[in-house]
Amino acid sequence: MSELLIIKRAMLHRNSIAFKNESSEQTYQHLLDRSEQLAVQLLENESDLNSATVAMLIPADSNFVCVQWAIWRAGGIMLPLCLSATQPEWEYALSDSNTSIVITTQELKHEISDLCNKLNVRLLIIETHHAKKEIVLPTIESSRPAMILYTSGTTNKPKGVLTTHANIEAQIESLIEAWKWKASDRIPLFLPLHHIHGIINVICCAMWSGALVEPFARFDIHAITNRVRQDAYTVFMAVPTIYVKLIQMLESTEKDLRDPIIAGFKNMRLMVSGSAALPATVHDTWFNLTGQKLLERYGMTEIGMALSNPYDGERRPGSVGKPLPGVNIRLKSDSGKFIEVENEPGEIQISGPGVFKEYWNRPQITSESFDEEIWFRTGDMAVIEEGYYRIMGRLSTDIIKSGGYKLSALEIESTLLQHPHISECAVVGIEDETWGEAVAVAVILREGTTLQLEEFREWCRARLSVYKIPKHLVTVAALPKNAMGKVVKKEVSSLFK
Ligand code: MLC
Ligand code: AMP
Repeated sequence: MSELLIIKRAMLHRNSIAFKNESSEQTYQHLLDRSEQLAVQLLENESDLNSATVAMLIPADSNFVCVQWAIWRAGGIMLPLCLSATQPEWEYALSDSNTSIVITTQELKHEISDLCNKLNVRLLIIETHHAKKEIVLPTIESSRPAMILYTSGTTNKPKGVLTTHANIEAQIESLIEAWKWKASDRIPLFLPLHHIHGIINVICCAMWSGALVEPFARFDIHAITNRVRQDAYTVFMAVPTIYVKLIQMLESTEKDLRDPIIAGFKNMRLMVSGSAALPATVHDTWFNLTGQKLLERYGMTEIGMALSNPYDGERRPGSVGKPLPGVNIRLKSDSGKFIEVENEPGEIQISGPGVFKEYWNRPQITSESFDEEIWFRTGDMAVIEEGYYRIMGRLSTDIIKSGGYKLSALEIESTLLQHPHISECAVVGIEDETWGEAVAVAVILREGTTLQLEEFREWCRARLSVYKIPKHLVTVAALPKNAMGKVVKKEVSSLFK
């Protein structure tokens, strides 16, 4: 049996602590043993899962890595589910991805078992004990598919982004080199584990390096800053909303409590921001508070991380720096020419070993997403200024970034149209100091009906994840449309000013 690179890397650190929380710690050897046992259980009597999709509903602790590695070692494709998603969202992900096994914990089992019955999907509980079997795990080539992550875009429903082991290895190696990950690193994990920021940038990079991860079930600001105060971490990775929340918290904390927390942040060797634009004001406020220059980088589910401010050298507020190792980039203007000079905007296109394989079961959309078959069209606009890339925005107004989550206005609209009082609606993202963008909706109501924001949000709770639920609502008699009858989103946004 020849193991995947990430497993071979873990074998170099067998006796180091991989995960630690208040009450327990697990070594790399434990993760290796546990993932082997779970791989055997996943396989039952097969010799290879042969790239079957295995969905995981697993909290953000060491079990997540045990299950991730188990799926990979058994030859499956991992699909991490959002823990806070609604039943319709899970049903869509399981059906669209042709999931054949769901793996979860005893505690979460009741949340998904009915759905598994309905879809005729095998359910495996990680606490179930099986007699120890001696099975030789299959050899997994790095060209095989490894992971599906659902991402929202300009299509109504989220698309599954399929990456291979080789893609993931390239994404990890690029960050290890650029950000100088070490075995002595210690990092808190509080980001959700159905997106690359938490999975690749935090967990996979830490596991590749032999570093230590301290997991939190959610972004618990008091528990995390308490550990920062104790100098628990060397590296910190978060989305801009988290830095805004930390600033608000520190500014409202008394000096004698605040100073030791600030010292903990100051002592870290690296603090990174990404997944959404970090306002220059937040960058500067964080520097003035803690003395830390945040390293801003740019990435995407389909490509991993692409651009980064330098580890050593100028970290420029409002910029995302230069291409990371192994990343090829070009800017294409509206008129279709490739931009060779500074200060001219164009769409970012990326190629390289970290770029995903395909959108799951969507060959047409996959081929339309690439120029000349290898250049992925990101839909983000950028410009080069004094050698550094600056992100200018997105080509589509139907994509919203809120709290670091990418949301599709079209997907939210199609759910809201199921509300009995709504006859038409238009969803937009409007500027928000904390969330970057906040979801807002303009609705036309059916005759004789009314809609209050709070009861409407309550109705949304059963259907949409919390971050997709509109924060602002306005009722209109007509939506602004162009001559073709298409809603003009820019004009909808101005209804909320
Ligand atoms: C939550 N709330 C929101 C909201 N999300 N309100 C407006 N907009 C949003 N987006 C509200 C809830 O309704 C709730 O209100 C209150 O805020 C607290 O909810 P919560 O879920 O407990 O919030 P919190 O834990 O503080 O979450 C904030 C967060 C989270 C920033 C920690 O959003 C998060 O983890 N974001 C990271 C997402 C991420 O990892 N993206 C990376 C994608 S990969 P009430 O009224 O009920 O109190 C990618 C590629 C790359 O982008 O480059 O990295
Ligand atoms: P996702 O599909 O969730 O991976 O989100 C990727 C998108 O997040 C990118 O296409 C960008 O629009 C946005 N993004 C990520 N990092 C940054 C950044 N540093 N600045 C601005 N936008 C960013």
